[in-house]
Amino acid sequence: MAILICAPDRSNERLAQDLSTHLPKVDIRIWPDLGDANEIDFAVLWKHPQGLVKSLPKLKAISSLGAGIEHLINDPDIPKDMPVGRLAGPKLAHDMATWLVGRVLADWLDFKYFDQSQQQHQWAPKPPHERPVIGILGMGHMGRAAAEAFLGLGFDVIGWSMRGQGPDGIVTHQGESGLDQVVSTSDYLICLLPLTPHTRGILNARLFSNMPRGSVLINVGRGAHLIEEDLLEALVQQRPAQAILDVFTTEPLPQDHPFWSHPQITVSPHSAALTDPAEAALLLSESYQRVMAGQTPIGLVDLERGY
Ligand code: NDP
Ligand code: OXD
Repeated sequence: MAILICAPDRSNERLAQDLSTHLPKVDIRIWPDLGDANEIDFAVLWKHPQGLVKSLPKLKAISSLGAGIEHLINDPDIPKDMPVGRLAGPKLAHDMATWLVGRVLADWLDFKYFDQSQQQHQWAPKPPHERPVIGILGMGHMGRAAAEAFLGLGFDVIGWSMRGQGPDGIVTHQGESGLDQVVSTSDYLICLLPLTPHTRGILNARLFSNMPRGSVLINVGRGAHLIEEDLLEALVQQRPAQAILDVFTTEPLPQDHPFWSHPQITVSPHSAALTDPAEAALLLSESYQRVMAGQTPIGLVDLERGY
């Protein structure tokens, strides 16, 4: 019985150590040191190399090392009936909500203006704009946490999801007409959708033409939700007037990409909510124990549906 961790772009030692404290009797291996591949029954994968899964003949289940699962959906070697979980713990959702609240508050309260006033030794009070409406696309693990955080601060929040269901107190729409309604009434539009064939490219010219003039787009979902050229056009029309982007089609964002120096775009390096090794280890140990007891891993994903 062994667990394999394979996340080539991350340091895996700390996670392996934390996992060992929860599962002291289990052999934890870090790719590429597979040892005897027949002993590996659970794999923790993040942007793993293609072909790896095929080389693990006794694999019972997989967990993503993050909330996203595109690397698993896109791996043709993973059978559709393989139980696949993902890590979407309370800390990750809380961190995402905190980050989004921070971004919206800094913009709405115009902290840049006060910083500039200080630099010019100017005493220049001004009240904030009217309280904005926050629209959230995706009312899943992250979307719900963000919605509740904004609601708790007294903002009007509206949502959009596949089934039109969200937390209590938040009107949640569904379908094309529901999307139009959310987009056209949101001062801050936040994308927290998973990347699926239905949501790829959803932040496009049509959607932008529906956004109120002066509104702000925040994309923390996936880079491929956004059609980058459409955004550059839309910013000229001030619909949206600003974009706050944490995820990109190509990551890291290439050095010569126009987003870096665009005056209406704020860039951050895919860091709105980072997987915490301690939380990851706790969830993974639970997931592993569940799988060994014949249950499904935590955060079971529907591979056909794509999230
Ligand atoms: P979930 O899978 O928990 O939630 C997905 C939500 O999107 C659900 O509400 C679902 O509706 C809705 N949805 C899915 N497809 C559609 C569709 N076609 N039309 C309308 N609604 C749809 O995702 P998470 O909350 O865990 O993650 C959200 C995003 O955040 C993901 O893209 C993830 O990769 C990203 N992420 C980004 C991070 C960062 O640092 N930037 C960190 C972690 C995650 P329903 O509820 O009806 O099923
Ligand atoms: C994730 C992410 O999916 O980091 O966990 O975006």
